[in-house]
Amino acid sequence: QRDLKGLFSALLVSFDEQGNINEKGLRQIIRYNIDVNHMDGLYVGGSTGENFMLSTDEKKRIFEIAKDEAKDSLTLIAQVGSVNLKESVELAKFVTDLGYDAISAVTPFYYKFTFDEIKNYYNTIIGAVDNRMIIYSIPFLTGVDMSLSQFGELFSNPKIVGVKFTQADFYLLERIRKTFPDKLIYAGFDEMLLPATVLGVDGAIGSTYNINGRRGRQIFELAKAQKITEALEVQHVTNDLITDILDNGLYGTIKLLLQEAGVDAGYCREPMKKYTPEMVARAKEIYKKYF
Ligand code: SI3
Repeated sequence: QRDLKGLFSALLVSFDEQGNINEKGLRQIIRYNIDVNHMDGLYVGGSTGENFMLSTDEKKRIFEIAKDEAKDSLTLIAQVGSVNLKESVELAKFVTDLGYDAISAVTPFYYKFTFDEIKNYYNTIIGAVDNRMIIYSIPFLTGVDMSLSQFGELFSNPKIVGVKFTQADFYLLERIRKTFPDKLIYAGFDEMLLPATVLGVDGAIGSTYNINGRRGRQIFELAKAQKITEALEVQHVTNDLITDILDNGLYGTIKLLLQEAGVDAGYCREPMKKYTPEMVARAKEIYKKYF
């Protein structure tokens, strides 16, 4: 079994202007993450992959392309979560058959599910496959904010091996770290990689590593080696970049930056907006400033 620790890009997907998967561009993004960013792994089908706007067939196609391009060169985690639990189970089986190293599922969203319903959702997905599950916790998008004891209840299933923690609650992060030393924790906010690493996360999964993976690596390795002043310098530059990216539109700007680097990262899928000329011009300036 592959070690699941390390730095992961939450994989972007290239779409053409009509919103169809641009396979050639997707393969180029994967290659850039392997050859230039030197990621330890890819998190396929996450928020960054615009996954919740895609059909089941499109999700499967992306999982296939990622595995086919990456082969065994890095760790692959597939996000299969959906409010359609039957779809999640189908995708969990599909990616397990493809040889994905682990699966992950976002907490079910939109309806106000009870915790028992959430627990049943995780146990059902992971019960259907011989694989490992990483909880995807992102309360600011899902509205699901779990407590330490609720994480503990989910973690009591030995196949639930960790959490992707996209939250700024560092008190809760510290409590999870201390209480569950054997579970994996991934930092989900790239702008907080340094403090999360100091608190002992095992890895990080994020959107901006698709273009800024080398700085992410420096922060992660420096912080693990207790070189906090040096790590903070790189985090400062990274956060200037992330602030500029967020101001200009998150996923679209990362795609435009990749295009400046020669990668056919394409467009975002509607309802996400089309690029405006101002957005494209600003992305060129951002690229010159940081790369
Ligand atoms: O599932 C995913 O695509 C992620 O890994 C999401 C990741 O946590 C990102 N969050 C969102 C909402 O995109 C972060 O990497 C985030 O984009 C970054 O920290 C900038 O705020």
